[in-house]
Amino acid sequence: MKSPNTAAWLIAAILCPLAAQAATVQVTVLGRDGKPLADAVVIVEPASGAKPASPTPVSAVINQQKMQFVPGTSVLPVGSKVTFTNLDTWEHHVRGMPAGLASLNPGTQPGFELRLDGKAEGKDPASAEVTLAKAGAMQLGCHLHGSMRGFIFVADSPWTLLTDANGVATLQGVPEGAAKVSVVHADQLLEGPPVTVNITPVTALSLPTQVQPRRRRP
Ligand SMILES: [Cu+2]
Repeated sequence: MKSPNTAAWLIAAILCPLAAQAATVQVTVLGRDGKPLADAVVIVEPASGAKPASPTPVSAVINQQKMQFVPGTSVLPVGSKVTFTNLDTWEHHVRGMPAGLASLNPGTQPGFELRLDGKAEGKDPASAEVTLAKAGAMQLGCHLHGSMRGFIFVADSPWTLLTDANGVATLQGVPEGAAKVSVVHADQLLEGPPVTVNITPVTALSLPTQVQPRRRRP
């Protein structure tokens, strides 16, 4: 026979995960060659469905410089504004399109298209601002220069971070318990299947991927 105390204990046991301590999660992403993978987007989603407040929008700059988007990959909170600035002396047509899985669901992320004149000597460079209204992955390209590729991951969770030069992303305040960890990289836009991990107060894990970056940082 269950006593009232047992019932109370059961309720406490069920509620307990909701009050779990926040953990620090350090993820090291490795490329196909086993080396640390920089500029990979790491996304941690608690299995409980716990959703933190969206991070505060920021103002960011992505330059077109020497036929490249600089930075090549950005993680930006939803609602952020990006100023595209053309530092080259020739014209660029910047196009933003939903990428990866988002591209399979058209309508989720509006695209954009900009034309930016080349920089004339003694004049300010041409620039234009875009607001990132919805979360998801976006690919950047230029109509005039097919080799120009860029990537923006618009995040609605603070548990979405870019790996540094050592392939490491450190996420703070993640609830303990089961969580899905996914990795997206500009050179492999279709996400691999997420890995399920059990988050403890200090969690460090290594995630191998099949990504072979087109160029490594020097
Ligand atoms: Cu261009």
